[in-house]
Amino acid sequence: MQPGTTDTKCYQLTASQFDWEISKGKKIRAWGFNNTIPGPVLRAKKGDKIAVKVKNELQEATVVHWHGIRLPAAMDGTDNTQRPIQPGEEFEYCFTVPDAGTFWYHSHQNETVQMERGMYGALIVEDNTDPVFDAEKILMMDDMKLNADNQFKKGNRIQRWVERHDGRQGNTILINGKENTVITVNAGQTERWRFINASSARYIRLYFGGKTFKIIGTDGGLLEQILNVTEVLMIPGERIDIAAGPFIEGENFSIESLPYNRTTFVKTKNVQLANVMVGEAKPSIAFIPSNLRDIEPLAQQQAVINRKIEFAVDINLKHGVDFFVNGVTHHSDKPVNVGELQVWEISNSSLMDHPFHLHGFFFQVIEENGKAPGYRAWKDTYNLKPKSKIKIAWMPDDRPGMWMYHCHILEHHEAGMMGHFEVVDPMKGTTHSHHHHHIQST
Ligand SMILES: [Cu+2]
Repeated sequence: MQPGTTDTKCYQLTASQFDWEISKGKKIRAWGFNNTIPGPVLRAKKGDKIAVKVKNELQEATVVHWHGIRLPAAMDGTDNTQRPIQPGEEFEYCFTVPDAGTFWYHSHQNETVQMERGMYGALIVEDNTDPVFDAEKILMMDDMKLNADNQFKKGNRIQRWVERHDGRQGNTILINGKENTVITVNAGQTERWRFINASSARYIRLYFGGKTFKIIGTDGGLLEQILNVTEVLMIPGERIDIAAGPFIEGENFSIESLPYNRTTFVKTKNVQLANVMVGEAKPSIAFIPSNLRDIEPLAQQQAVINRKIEFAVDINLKHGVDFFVNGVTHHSDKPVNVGELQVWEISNSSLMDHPFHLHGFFFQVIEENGKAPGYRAWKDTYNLKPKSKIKIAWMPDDRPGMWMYHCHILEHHEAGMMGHFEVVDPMKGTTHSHHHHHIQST
């Protein structure tokens, strides 16, 4: 292939039910893609086209959302942009991947069931200018809530209230669909570890037993500089790439999630995610430049706000609790115009945390509670702390159509903590037909 030319990567995903062994002798009735949890890793180079045929062999409709990809609205994979894929039907998603980074795909239909049971996978976009590593690992983290018979729990009325309030927090920690994961790495080498939080509601405070680790990227690809930390919070939907190593032969440590209090009824404890074991030394070719890339600021901290969005929670005697955006559930927000910089203030008036996710566009956080953030990054998922405010900037480029934002705690999203809006090309006018069920599947 000539340098600079692009390629089309073709994939087939079949959604179905199957038995999946999460550890020796422990089987669950999973829903997923191609009989594996996670589904197959989809891989492409920046600028490539991806064509994915999704066949639905479930008993119910599904759609597949491509989390973090700046694709055309019609390919976003929500029931807002396409007719869900009915049982027995097939739909082909086809789009260019314009950014390098760690992305993922997951069901966007009946998510609290379909994602809970395993309908997700990684989508990795590489670039020739990426830092060089000795190896790469993708670590998709999830938790499942299983009863003693390894069935998915539904719970009584009170438990369902709690689950609606907290989001479903599982008792079974999975990395790449398996319990008790052991990660092996060669001494002297440096690997790229791509972490994806695919859980419904779990806030993961990633911790390597006190070791310092190097964050090199997040949702929208590389940071400008390496960030040295001993822990990092990963909210549902978020990705973190780290440079892991070099380690010393015989070294052995746990990757844990430290407790995080997000004002839930069910409190989280320290959980073990994986065990890292360092084997024999091998030579390294890893090269990570100190300047990873430049990220141009989209707006200054003082930029004038052109929209305010408020995430709120209220008590309701019937449901226990309700989730609102600007006072309503399933908010229908005002359109935005192609090419007009958006500066949004997003506030969280509740006492709980909510992971804010914007479909199809990256944003930059330019202010949080009155302060500029410590570094610049392209984000599509960002934590709204209790009683806090962020200011984000994003540019609606020329991809008109229906888009949405929502809380990525799936139970909150389902309860209505979301808004949809149209990106309009002012030269062409609205593209939104009266109802969205106009795209026929094949
Ligand atoms: Cu929420």
